Parts: sequence; C-alpha cells; structure tokens
Amino acid sequence: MRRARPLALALAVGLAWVLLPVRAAADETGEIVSIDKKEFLAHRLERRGLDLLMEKEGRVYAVVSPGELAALFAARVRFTRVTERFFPYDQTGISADGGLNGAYHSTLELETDFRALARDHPQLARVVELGTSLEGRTIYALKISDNVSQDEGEPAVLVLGCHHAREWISVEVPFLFGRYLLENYAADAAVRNLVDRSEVWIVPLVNPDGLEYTIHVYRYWRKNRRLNADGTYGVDINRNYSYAWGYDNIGSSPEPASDVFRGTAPFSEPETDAVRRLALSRDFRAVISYHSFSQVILYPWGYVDAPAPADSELHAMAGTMAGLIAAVRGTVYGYGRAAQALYVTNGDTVDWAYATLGIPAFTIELPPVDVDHGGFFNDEAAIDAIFRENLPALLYLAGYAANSPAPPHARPRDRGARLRLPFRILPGGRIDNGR
Ligand code: 0X9
Ligand code: CA
Ligand code: ZN
Repeated sequence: MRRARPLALALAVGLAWVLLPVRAAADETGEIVSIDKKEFLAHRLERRGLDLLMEKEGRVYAVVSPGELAALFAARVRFTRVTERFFPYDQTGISADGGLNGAYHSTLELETDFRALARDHPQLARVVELGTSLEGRTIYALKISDNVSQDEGEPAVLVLGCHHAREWISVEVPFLFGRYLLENYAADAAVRNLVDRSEVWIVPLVNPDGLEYTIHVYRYWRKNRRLNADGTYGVDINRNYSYAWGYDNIGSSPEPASDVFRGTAPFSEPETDAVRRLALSRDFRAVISYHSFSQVILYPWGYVDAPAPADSELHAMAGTMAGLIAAVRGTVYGYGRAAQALYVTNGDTVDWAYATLGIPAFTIELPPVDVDHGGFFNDEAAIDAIFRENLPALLYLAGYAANSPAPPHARPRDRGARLRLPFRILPGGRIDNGR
C-alpha cells in the first residue's frame, strides 16, 4: 500500500496544478470509487497507496481524496463514483437523539458510561487513565475484577477497540462486554468465577482524537490526528507497534499522507504507548483487538506470510471462536493467519503482543462482511446483536486467560524470540495447559 510521494505523483501525471492546491483539503473529504480490476492493474494503481476497501466481483473499491480523484481522472483511469451507493453521509440507521453519532459512543459518552459503571459496581469496576492523546483526550481503560481497587496480580485479558477511527462498532463490542460482566456478576456463576479469578481490561477507544474527527468532520478518517512534518495528518495506530515495525513498505507506509503511515518511530504515538505500558504492566494472558469490517478472526503473523510459532494452536483457538460466534445466530466469521487471510501489515497490535508477551492475540474484524452490507456503517439497531454473537467467543478467550499458566516471560524486549506458548488445544477445542 505504498503511496507515491505527492510531488513524484504530480510529475508523473502532469498534475502539479491540481494536486498542490487540494492538498490541505485532502484530509477533509473523500469519495468511494470502484475500478475494474484489470484496469486497476494495467494502470499500476497498487503503487499509489490508495485506501483500498475491498475487491469484489472483479472490481476494486477505494476511498480517494480529491487529489487522488483528480489524478485518476488525469491518468484516464475509468472509475465509477459509488459514494452514495455505499456510504450515504446522511446515514440511515442512526437516531437523531444520540448526538451526531446516534447510539454509538463519543469520547465523552464513553467516559460518562465508564464512570457510571464504576459508580454502580465499586467493588468490581474501576476507571483507569492510560494516557493522553495528542489533542488532550484521556485514553481510558475499565478494569474489572473482584476487589478491583487492590492489585491481586491475577491473570488478565485485554480487550481493545477503535485503533481505527471510522470503525465505530469496534468501540461498542468491548464496552458492552464490560457492562455485561458487571450486570451479570451477581446472577451468573460463570461470570462471577471469571471476574473473581482474573482481571478483565477493557479499552474500547484507543484512538479518541480520530473518533471525534469522524463524528464531526470526516466519517472515513482512519488514523490518529498527528500533525506530520509535511503538513499532512495522522499516523495509523495499527502500524506503530514495535514488532517488525517498518519491515517493508507494503504492510505499512513511510509516507505521512498514507492511510497506513507507520509514524516516525515505533511507539511514537501516545495511543500505542498507552497500550504498550498497560500491556507490560499486568499479567496478560490473551488479547483481542476489535476492528471492522469483514467478519474474520486473524492471528499472527501479520507482517509476513509465514506461520508463527504454535500456529496450529492459534488456528484452533480462532476456529473455536468462529464456531462459538456462528452458533449464536449463524453469522459466519472466517479465520486465519492475518497476512494470508487478509493482507500483510507491519507494526500491528497483535504481532507485537504475540511476539513480546508470548500470549494468544487476535484481531477480530466485526460485521458487516463487506462494503455492500454497509462497510464501516452498522445501523445502531444492529449493535446489540453484534455484541451478542461475539459474547461467547469473548467469554471463551477470557476463560482461557483466567485458567492459563503464565507465559514464558524471558524474551528480549519487543523482539520476536522464538516462542513456546504455554498451552495446547485438544480436539473439540478444549485447552490443555498442563494442569
Ligand atoms: O489493516 C489493519 O490494520 C486491519 N484491518 S482494517 O481494515 N480494520 O484496517 C487488519 C490488521 C490485521 N493484520 C493483518 N491483516 N496483517
Ligand atoms: Ca481481583
Ligand atoms: Zn481497523
């Protein structure tokens, strides 16, 4: 997904007069276009670093800025504008009474709801401030455990959401999981057992600045709001972790304007630094990072198309989760190695967690399955059902974390030593962790 330097691109297509004036505005607006795959390849558009959404029925779909649109036009690429067809700005399925984002959480709404949960369950839930974004917003975690104000050193599971600003549903699933545990602790013995034995750490909104930007300015914004040295905005928070950071220019980009810009250094961003500090400070045994969309469960490696240590165990765990999800109401989530099942990325959360912490780490791409079914937009009426279908898989992974032995911690800092995971998956999905 490497993006050509703007100047080189402008010269290549003879377009300096168009590209330079629109540059400042390119962050603010965009269009969805579809391009015939053969046309796409013939024009070598894969080199342009376009923000690709999907490939479907022989056509490639991308979000393009005004500058990119002009460049496609000048290069005589035949494209179709499909913005209205897929992404009405005037979104249906969002109620008027929840602010601009309907029932979805804004940063303030999340803070308010977290504080209410902690107030209503003082023994079980505590709001923890992990760090501060570039625009001064607090990045929050909700810690859920018995005797929550004490540090009991229990095994922990980490549930992350919204690395990418436009993936609103990825805030809601972690949030609702936290609320579910708290509201069912008293009545549900399985929940009580889980919460008593472990710590559940919920961080639904890793990228608050980006989320606010999608609510108020530009619905397709992906990155954080770092002002880059060249005047463009944003680092892709899911390319800024240290493991295999910048491994190649396909899985991330060195170009600040790119939607997959990796930043100037590993953990250069307050959002990744906040996750890193939390992840290293507790005894985490498993991680899920929610994204959208595609309905797929991904495990390492993401940076290269090669199996990670304990590939078959990760595969079995992902398969178990996909089965648990499908059992709820039949929604099919695929699963596989990230680089193989989706595409390569370097510097992402789960490669880092797996290599550094030595614990099972999954990216779950929530519904819908593709852009024809709404892309980054899920009607707010669908939020609860999406949470419900993910709940058994979350309980499974949290249960794994609560019952697993500690991972071998003697690894070089942030490097990928060979890992031996402390568990085996038995036929039927049962975990053998040697007890
Ligand atoms: O590109 C990403 O960061 C994730 N997909 S998204 O559409 N939500 O942006 C996927 C990350 C998983 N890792 C790999 N596919 N390598
Ligand atoms: Ca506890
Ligand atoms: Zn994402």
